[in-house]
Amino acid sequence: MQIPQKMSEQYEEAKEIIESSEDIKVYSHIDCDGICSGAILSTILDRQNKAHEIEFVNLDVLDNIELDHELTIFSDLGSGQLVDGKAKKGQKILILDHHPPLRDLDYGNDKEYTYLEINPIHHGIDGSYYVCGGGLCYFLAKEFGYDDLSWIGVLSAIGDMQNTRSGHFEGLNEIIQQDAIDGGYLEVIKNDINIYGRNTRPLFVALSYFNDVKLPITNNTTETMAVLEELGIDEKNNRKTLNQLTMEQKGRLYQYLSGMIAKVVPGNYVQYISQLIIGDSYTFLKEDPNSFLRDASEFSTAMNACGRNHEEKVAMEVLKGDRFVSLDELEVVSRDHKRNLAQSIEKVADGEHSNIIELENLQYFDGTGIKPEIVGTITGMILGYCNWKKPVIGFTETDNDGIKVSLRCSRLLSYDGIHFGNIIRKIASEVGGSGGGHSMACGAYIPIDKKSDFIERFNNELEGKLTN
Ligand SMILES: [Mn+2]
Repeated sequence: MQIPQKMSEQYEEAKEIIESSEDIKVYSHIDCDGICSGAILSTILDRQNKAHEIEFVNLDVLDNIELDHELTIFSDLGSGQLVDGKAKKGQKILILDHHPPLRDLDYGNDKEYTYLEINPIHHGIDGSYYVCGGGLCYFLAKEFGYDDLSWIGVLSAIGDMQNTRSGHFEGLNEIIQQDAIDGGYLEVIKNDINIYGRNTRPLFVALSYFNDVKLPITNNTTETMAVLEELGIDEKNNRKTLNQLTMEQKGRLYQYLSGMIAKVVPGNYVQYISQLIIGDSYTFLKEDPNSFLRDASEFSTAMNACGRNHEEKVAMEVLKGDRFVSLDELEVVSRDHKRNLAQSIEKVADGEHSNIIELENLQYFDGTGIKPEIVGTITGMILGYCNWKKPVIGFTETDNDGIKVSLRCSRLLSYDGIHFGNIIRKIASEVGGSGGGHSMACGAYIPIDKKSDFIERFNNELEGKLTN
């Protein structure tokens, strides 16, 4: 895939807008993709000697936002919000977003202010799997000749789960990946074993987190150690990581895992088993071999940890190159985040008993007391204690008297064609809230008195859609 002609003209125009502006503000999203977007934009502006301010925000603050700068840039957000409600004559707005746009391609034509929105969906390009916010910002960097930022574009796409449908990059993401490989920043191993934590988690720990299907090894490190011993992969439990395995050992592990999964999944899921275990792996070659920054998935987790703890600037400084002070801070944020997660998960499930309520087509838990920022992560971890054939939904209260809803499910449900992001958008709006997201990881905000209504509608909506 190439960048369409009209879109590359937009990039030329975006470059001119930046070059002609002196007073610049950037709003970016608080997740890995948004932080990567902010880091790329900030690097471009630094190199162009442009004074700028960066703020990482949630979507809800953008409607009718005051615009106080000559140029305001929105990255990984903006397309779905009324960001230009207060635009004044002569001001400039640049949006780089991959979410469904409210406005069409020629919206800016008759305005008294400059309005340029670069969104792949305007050009018939899928924004869920073909390019994300950081990728769009990278193409702007490339317009300036800064191809060395390609690896951040790759990281953003991993963080945005752009490769989850097929296990590899497609569309414009492929161009970014190739730039990163050509520049010597990235190594891609095709069809590698894809289990999270390849550099920093001992394999027996990494395997125990497998929760797309409930297996004997799920949440059971005694069992994972026994399996690795039996396979002759990690004898005497010397805490090898996945990275330290030979291809031959990886092959044995693959055979064993796929056999174990085949025993427990319904027949129509068998075709997806290899996708659960195999996928491309992404190594950042300029990072220290023992660092969690070396593997793109682990790096993106650290970025998200910062976002969930309002430490986006720490993450951004690491991306911009500070591997001393900011990296130390990043490690502290990640460690505190993990501790916080462990404490929160104990409130919901501690192995023996759990507060998970199972209905016909879904299961849910009351996560009151869990911070809205981490309820999604907790919900994903809870999946391992649940019936993997149904989605799990977590609820918690927000500061402004609403409810944050998070949903996670086994990848098998999404491979089978269910898109929970679309379902949650529909159900949330039916009860007066808003929602959306990915097929297997999504969320919503709903009014506080609508929880049971939401659960009932969601359960009914799924009637007949799940495989039992
Ligand atoms: Mn994004």
